[in-house]
Amino acid sequence: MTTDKHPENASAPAPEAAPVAVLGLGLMGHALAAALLRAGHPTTVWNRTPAKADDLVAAGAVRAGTPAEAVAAAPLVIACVTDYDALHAFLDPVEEAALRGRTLVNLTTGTSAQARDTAAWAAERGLTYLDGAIMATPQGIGTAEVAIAVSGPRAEFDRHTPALRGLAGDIPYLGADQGLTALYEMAMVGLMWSFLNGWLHGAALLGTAGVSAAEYTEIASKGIPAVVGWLPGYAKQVDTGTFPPDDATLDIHRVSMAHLVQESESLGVNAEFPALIKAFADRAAAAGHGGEGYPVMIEEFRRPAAKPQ
Ligand code: FVH
Repeated sequence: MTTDKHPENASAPAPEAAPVAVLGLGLMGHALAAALLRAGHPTTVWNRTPAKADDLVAAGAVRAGTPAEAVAAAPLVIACVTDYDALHAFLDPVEEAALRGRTLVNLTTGTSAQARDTAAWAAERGLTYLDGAIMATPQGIGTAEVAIAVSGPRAEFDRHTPALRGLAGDIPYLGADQGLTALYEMAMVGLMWSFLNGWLHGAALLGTAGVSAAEYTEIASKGIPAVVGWLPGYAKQVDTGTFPPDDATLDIHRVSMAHLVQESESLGVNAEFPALIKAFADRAAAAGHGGEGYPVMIEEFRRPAAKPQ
């Protein structure tokens, strides 16, 4: 897997302001279409509920009456809807002749299996399929700070990267396997929700002392970069399978985990989240890893939970 930014060997890239069609104008799809319009791309839009296109049409977009009309309007078709069932609900009925020769960039969230199945579905219809993972909220679309990872055929990635750069400043290429981008997105949303749940649990704890979420966040933000800084070293431990306790042993973490459970219970705050954290560590310790570094817990995540007896 290579992650190329701004590929130098772009083969015959589409013109900078190539026409694009956007299907799905929810919070994210609408932001995508608006950014492409601002970047000067002739943009055709379609949404199941037509009214969501009104302001985009007022800003210069062309409204397609049907998904087939939208697909026929541009060689590059971007879809961003709730899930893959929604995607197929409106794409499956589109005639194969309309799809053939086009490139679909699907920015809908889904599983790696759904991405690979859709890639096969597209190939049967002569439609090139690129799968994308948006690592941003709608507010970040069109800014240089955000990234959209893409995987699929390299030539089509190169060809359409100029247009995709209207959406994000960084378009890392993750290789030919469309499922890999979807898997990355699953990993990233798991990381995001775990982080946000920890933040919410902390806000609930401090809320019992009258500390606002804003005050808590101001202090918590001072420690977050340090945790992010541990990741490259921890990644090396996971990749090599050796977990020296350079900063702390798992057992020392477990002592504090017990405190977090106890604190939550004594303050009447939900203790399930800290209890789950501690359960993973206890299992790793029971397997003899208490004296190793925190990343040794990777083994607890690499296998399904043991079935309750
Ligand atoms: N919002 C975000 O920050 C995240 C960032 C990362 C990527 N996600 C994914 O983007 C997909 C769309 O998310 P969204 O936030 O735009 O979602 P909604 O605002 O709820 O819009 C949903 C659109 O999907 C259309 N839709 C739903 N079902 C169907 C269907 N059966 N047939 C046709 N279209 C359908 C819906 O149409 P309508 O309700 O307006 O008629 C909206 O256009 C999603 O995968 C995120 O995980 C966003």
